[in-house]
Amino acid sequence: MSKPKVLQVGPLTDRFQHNLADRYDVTPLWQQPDPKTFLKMHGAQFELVATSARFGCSAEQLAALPNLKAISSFGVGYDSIAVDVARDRGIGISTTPDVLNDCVADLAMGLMIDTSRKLAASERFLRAGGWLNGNFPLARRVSGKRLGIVGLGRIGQAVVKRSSGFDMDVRYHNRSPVKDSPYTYEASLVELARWADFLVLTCPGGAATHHIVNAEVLAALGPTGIVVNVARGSVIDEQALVTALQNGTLGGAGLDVFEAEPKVPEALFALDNVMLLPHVGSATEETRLQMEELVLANLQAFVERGELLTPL
Ligand code: 8YV
Repeated sequence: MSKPKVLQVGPLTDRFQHNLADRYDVTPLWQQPDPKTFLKMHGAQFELVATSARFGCSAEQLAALPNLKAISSFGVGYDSIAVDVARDRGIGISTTPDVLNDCVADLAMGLMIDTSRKLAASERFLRAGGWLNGNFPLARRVSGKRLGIVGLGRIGQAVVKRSSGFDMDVRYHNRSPVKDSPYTYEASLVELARWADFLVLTCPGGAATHHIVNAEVLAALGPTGIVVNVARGSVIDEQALVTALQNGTLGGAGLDVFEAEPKVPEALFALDNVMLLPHVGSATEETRLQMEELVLANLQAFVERGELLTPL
């Protein structure tokens, strides 16, 4: 029996590609000399797409895939997928929820601890010989602080769970209150920022959250406040963030995501009150394996039963 055809939009790990190619007749779109022309000429062959939160599937690509039935995406974000277009055409979309909650939440805690206790900055100080000439300046306590969560979804709740071990007081901002949540809902993001010591972003990216953390929110968080972003770079107005950090009107920032990845504003490199990570929230051996398996399991369920396991 011939293998079902899959169009793969962008590269993933060698292991994933090997496992995908074992079960499917895979066309790597990014390896075509001219992917746009290739899609125009051959797009009608594909009913299945494998992609990732990074590479997505645009409206233009969907237009060139008239027979597409399902998209199985690696990652939990879907801001790079033309979801409305796909929904209108009845195309199924699956992501990889839940399996990455713990690792992304762990990283958010790491960023909170680093930016307050200045782990990386004090280590840089030690390596540069600074300790021989004096002590590192005092940092700030993490335990017992006020935690404002922006987006109390699966990952936000995993952060809250961890924060209870640090005796933190929690409030959150969402588009609407989460039913049965024991935490105080704050309808105004500015008010949440004014209250919080840490503002942790765990909301989806996309138009609805674009630049919701703006200059006003950062000013409300204030000179001792810290913003941690494990969501999408687009959620923060990056220019306003750089200005607030440079002027000291914001205390610090722990950032795993940026507006124009992999480009990071160079002005941030000069600052010691930031920790900058190359989008590694889910990047552990264990979690990435589970994500790969879930992408494959979604494709398999769709081929066998016409159903996705973890549809959007
Ligand atoms: C992905 C992510 O690993 O899940 C997401 O949405 O941002 C990361 O976990 C990455 O985007 C893969 O493309």
